[in-house]
Amino acid sequence: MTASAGKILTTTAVLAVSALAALPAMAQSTDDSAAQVVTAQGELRDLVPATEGPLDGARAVFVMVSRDGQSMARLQVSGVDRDAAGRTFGAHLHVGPCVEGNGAAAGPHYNSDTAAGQVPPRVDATTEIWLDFTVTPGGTGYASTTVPFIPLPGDRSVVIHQEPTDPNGAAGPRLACLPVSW
Ligand SMILES: [Cu+2]
Repeated sequence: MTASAGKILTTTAVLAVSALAALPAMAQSTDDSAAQVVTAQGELRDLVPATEGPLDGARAVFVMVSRDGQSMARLQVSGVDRDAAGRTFGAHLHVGPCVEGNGAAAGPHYNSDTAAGQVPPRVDATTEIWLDFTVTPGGTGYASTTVPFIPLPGDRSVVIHQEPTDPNGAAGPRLACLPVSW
């Protein structure tokens, strides 16, 4: 674990511990110090500030726990417009930073094949971190996924899209993002 990741961990220890508890195979390891925990939380950054949208003012918490070549990621969103209840939004880890008003800055999805130099990459929920969520009547959303890779560090983002993710990984316009750096 890097120093910065450790500092973040102390502020969100409860979340991180609950994430670890969801990974019994990982938690049972005798060498817990090898786990990498990445957390991010805060108000979403608006990628289309000129228009009002259901995610305006929403917040999110992202937790990713990695070890032994796999990663479990969770996304919790709150403060979504309740008129969006029942709607599913696509969400993914993207390679680039989360910049207000600039959806393109987030770049493409983080893809483990691309990171390994494999061309063409496979595009699915095992090579990318997909976190689509459906809005509850209370304006919250939750998603989790486990993938067989550990993303490389960087200034990255979780991007939330207008549509659910289709089998090719497309999910329509980019509405909002959460910065995730480690
Ligand atoms: Cu995306």
